[in-house]
Amino acid sequence: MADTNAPDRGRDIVIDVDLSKRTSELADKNLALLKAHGVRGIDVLGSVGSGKTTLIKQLVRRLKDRYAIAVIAGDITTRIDADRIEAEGVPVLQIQTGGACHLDGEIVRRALGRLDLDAIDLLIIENVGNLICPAAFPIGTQTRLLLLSVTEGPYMAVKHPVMVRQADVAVINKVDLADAMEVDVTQLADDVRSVHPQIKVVSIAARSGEGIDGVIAALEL
Ligand SMILES: Nc1nc2c(ncn2[C@@H]2O[C@H](COP(=O)(O)OP(=O)(O)OP(=O)(O)O)[C@@H](O)[C@H]2O)c(=O)[nH]1
Ligand SMILES: [Mg+2]
Repeated sequence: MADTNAPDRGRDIVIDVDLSKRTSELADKNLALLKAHGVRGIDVLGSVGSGKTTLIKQLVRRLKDRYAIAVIAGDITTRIDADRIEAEGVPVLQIQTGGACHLDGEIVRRALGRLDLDAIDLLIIENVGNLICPAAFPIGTQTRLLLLSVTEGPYMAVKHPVMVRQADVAVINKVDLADAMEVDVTQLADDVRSVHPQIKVVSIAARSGEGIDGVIAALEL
């Protein structure tokens, strides 16, 4: 019987380029560029409102005297996060994705071209708030930090295993709200480790600053 799934090359548009290969090639190029300039890159991932900008501000506050830091803030629209981080006194490049739900290697490569990489030791990149699309789009940083907030409920690790496996450090945020949200933080941390046994897990309250030193230690900064 004829294969009804086979494309009709006379009529159909067929994308022959292996997109995942192209994605990882772009990420490899970005990583090589960062390494060539001695820059450590950290990709901060997490759902909308999980506390990415708040965490980045806390990290910048504690690290800016030890490292020359720049930040790339990815957002669908607005400069709000860039302005919030810039208030900490470090340069911030805003990328407005215009609707795209993740950053990708190409857009980050263009951003890297606009930074003076020789003047930077540490580059923190706030990815677009989303736990699904960014998992498939490595952008070429040495480290991926995944932020899970208790306000997203107790099942985030088991619901998003692809993202958890992609991350090197998992940070559980808003632990001050754990009781109100009826989330068992120890259980959530165990769930993260059951999906990705090698991952480092840290619990924090980014707004008050509780636990931020543990994030810095997990990042080996
Ligand atoms: N209670 C509590 N609120 C927090 C904590 N961390 C962040 N928030 C609040 O959560 C809200 C969202 O924080 P953001 O840092 O803007 O989150 P985000 O992940 O950058 O959000 P998007 O960039 O819009 O995806 C803000 O009102 C923060 O003050 C925390 O540890 N505890
Ligand atoms: Mg933000």
